[in-house]
Amino acid sequence: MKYKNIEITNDNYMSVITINRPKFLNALNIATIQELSKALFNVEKNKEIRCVIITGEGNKSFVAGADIKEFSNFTKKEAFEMSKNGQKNLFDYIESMRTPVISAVNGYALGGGLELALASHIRIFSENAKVGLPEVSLGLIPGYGGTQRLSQLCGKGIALKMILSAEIIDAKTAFKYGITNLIVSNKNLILESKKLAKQICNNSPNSIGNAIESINACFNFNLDGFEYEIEKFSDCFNSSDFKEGASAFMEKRKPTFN
Ligand code: DAK
Repeated sequence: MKYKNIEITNDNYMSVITINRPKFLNALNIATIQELSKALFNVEKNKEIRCVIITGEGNKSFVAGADIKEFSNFTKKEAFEMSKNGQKNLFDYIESMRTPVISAVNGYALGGGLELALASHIRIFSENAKVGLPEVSLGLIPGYGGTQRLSQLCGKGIALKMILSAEIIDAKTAFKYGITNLIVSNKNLILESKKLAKQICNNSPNSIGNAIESINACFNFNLDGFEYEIEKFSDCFNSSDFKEGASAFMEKRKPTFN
């Protein structure tokens, strides 16, 4: 399928999805959100892809927020629908994917941009990353899960300070707050992200999916995470991946997971 606002390259079990609206600092308009949803839905069905990297075109911005020009005249009803659909089809969807998603943050990740990175399983920042949830400076609050995911990741104190002050922080502060897993040089961002993706791709895709779902269960108030882990752990024993992993160990060779 042809996309207008994103570019995709698939290679070595990895899919790199680049948001491609550099003129607007890769701001997320509705069309881009829909294309991202579609692309990620296809990735999740594709057994040849074991890890996804999302990044922004250019070296200035990952995503400078939702497209302000597009939503500036929304009614309450339109905003409600857009927030609900966006959360369900993109942000919650990413978090629930069994294929891990790494956000490689190259420059600004503001508002919806940081929310996209927060919904991802892993975040790697370049040294020039500048991130924040500045929605209150526009008379809004975060609408794509930011109030929830920032609090889950960094704790209530940091989330309150960042969201209420609308501050934009640098990569080092984001690392201190636990927002990013790693800071790398601007020029090595994709290389380092691929290095980590490769490490992930060597492991059992079934185990990785089960691990993501079990960790997510920790934040789902309708589930007992420990019970859920027992289920997912025991499920692994039915998988060909476990048979291969255990055989490879006993035969003193590296496992090959299909
Ligand atoms: N939306 C639309 N266009 C944007 C944009 C954005 N978020 N950010 C930048 N651009 C555009 C600029 O308008 C400019 O285009 P032209 O005016 O030249 O046509 C172009 O990108 C280059 O930007 P600048 O000229 O401003 O570049 P600078 O280097 O001078 O400044 C900046 C970079 C990142 C500091 C600045 O562009 C900026 O402050 N951008 C806005 C940051 C921001 O406030 N982002 C929005 C956060 S609020 C919703 C759900 C979620 C949300 C909203 C609604 N519903 C469900 C309804 C989320 C809201 C947010 O994300």
